[in-house]
Amino acid sequence: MTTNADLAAWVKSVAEHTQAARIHWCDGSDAENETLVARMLEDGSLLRLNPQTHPNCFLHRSAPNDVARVEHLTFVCTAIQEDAGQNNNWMAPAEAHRVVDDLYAGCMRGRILYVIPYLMGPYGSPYSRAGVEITDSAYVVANMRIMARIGARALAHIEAGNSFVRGLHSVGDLNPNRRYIMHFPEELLIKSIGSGYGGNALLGKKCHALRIASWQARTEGWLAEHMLILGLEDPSGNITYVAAAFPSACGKTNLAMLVPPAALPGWKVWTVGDDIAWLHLGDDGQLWAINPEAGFFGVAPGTSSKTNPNCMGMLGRNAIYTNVALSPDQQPWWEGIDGPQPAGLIDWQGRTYDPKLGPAAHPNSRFTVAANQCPSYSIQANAPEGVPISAIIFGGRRSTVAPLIYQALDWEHGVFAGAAMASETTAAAVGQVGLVRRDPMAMKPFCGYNFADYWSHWLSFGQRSSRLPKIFHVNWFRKDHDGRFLWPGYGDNMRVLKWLVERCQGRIGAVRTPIGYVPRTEDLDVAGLDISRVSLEALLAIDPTIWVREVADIGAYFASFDARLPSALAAQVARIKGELARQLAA
Ligand code: GTP
Ligand code: SPV
Ligand code: MN
Repeated sequence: MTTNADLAAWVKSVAEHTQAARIHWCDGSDAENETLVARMLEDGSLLRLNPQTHPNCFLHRSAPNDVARVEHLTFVCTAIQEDAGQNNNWMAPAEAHRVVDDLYAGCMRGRILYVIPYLMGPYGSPYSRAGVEITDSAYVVANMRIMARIGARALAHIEAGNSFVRGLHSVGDLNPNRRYIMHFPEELLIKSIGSGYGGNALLGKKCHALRIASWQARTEGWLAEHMLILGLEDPSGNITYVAAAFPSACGKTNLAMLVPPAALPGWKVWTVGDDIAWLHLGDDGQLWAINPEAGFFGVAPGTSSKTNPNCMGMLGRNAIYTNVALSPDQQPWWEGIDGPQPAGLIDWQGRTYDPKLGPAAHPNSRFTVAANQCPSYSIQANAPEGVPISAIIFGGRRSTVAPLIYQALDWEHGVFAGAAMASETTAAAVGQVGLVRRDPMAMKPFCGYNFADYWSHWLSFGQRSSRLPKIFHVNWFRKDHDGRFLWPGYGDNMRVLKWLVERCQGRIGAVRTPIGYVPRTEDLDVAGLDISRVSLEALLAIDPTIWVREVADIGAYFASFDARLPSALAAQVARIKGELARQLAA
């Protein structure tokens, strides 16, 4: 129930159209959650995990054809097609409404319609935004309860007269031919049907906090980004906050809660967020960041006490696991977890594990866990004003071309570096894995408007402040000729971040190249690390011949945005081409 007439009318009309048996307004309480969990244990959508080893933890197996985001079924429905841009699938709003409204007709017949009021961002923050998700999935409610701040306080925020994003979700019949994730930024509206999975169904996350919010951010002068936020404490106790954009399944959660190696005493990482950042220019000219989310929906495979001990430290209680494997003693299991593989595993589809059928856990299997269970959770994570960002990091998964790290020459070049990002595709979205594609600012699947306008918006910050963060680009995934990672990654990424912090403090050297500032091999702290000089040089190498091709490719990609492309980006392409040509001629 609500005193907000618009909200009440919307819920009523959706209930009538979907023919829901009854309406449940979620308050987010423990008692409510227990009722929902009991219901899901009974209908089989949740399995209780071993209460001794994993108290209050559950396993959910999604439909085998519903295990990842579906970019080809995700639409941005703006009145003018060009506003959505070639980076988005587009459908005319009237047509899109018609397509999904037909599918919603009667889709909740005999079932419960849940209304989830939620707040993205800390309570009391001027930057927080509300939403309401209507869903027929108890699993979605249980996940939203961890991922966002749901219930009475969020509803009060709406009833106080603040605007809110409406999200309508139904699992429909889970048929991919009747699956759509529709966005109507001009109406602050999302309509999703046919999937119960992650970013397709937890509408506060990618649909609201990135696609709709990026649209709002552009008109209001801020940024909604696919970024983790962390604090880097140096041995003197000073904390440098950074935000980093890597594409899906490219290391944000891992970097956000990294444990530095013993060889770097006194350094510490504090986690503010692992997936989404909302950035506002403060009166002081600095960019301040909040994490709109309250939990982590993280990739399970590869997570272990070696790669991510902080994460393992929070996964043992109050977690929902989706599509992981199950050990005979009811513990969650995935490829890369600690210890030997137990005999008698049940795979993510509930079958006796058979390597011929594929991995035991789905490559995009995930855990959902509250952020405040993270051992490295920052005391600033709920600060209403956010944290001041000193550096922005862009990064991709590239076995070749991109060096371990470089620093952009200035803001404009940094925006170019973000816009020029490329990365190999991963299991986070349906489709072929391992294809290199352009993924500007890690926002290819998430920018709610034309990329050319988005880059102009980024560039406009250069006119608004002289205290903007320094911009860097990293690549943890460069490989040698035998296909092995050249860089150990994970905790050892702290060595790269140390150089970055020292660059921000103006305390360490670099070489200027056409691509940006690159550390000399002696600038990277590799104390206690078993890495050859040859590998290190390969990691830091910028091969002008390869980069001539890369920049030509970037130029062609930019050109596909025609006249809308900001001239500053074309100018960067020309500058780098010229510098590389001079370097090759010398
Ligand atoms: P989303 O939640 O999809 O946005 O992903 P993410 O960017 O948070 O990626 P995450 O940290 O979950 O890592 C994805 C995969 O990359 C996992 O299998 C990790 O084990 C692996 N990974 C993360 N960091 C590193 C690294 O530094 N080196 C290597 N080789 N692999 C890494
Ligand atoms: C991603 O794919 O970037 C994720 C997972 O973080 S999802 O919630 O499915 O978007
Ligand atoms: Mn993500």
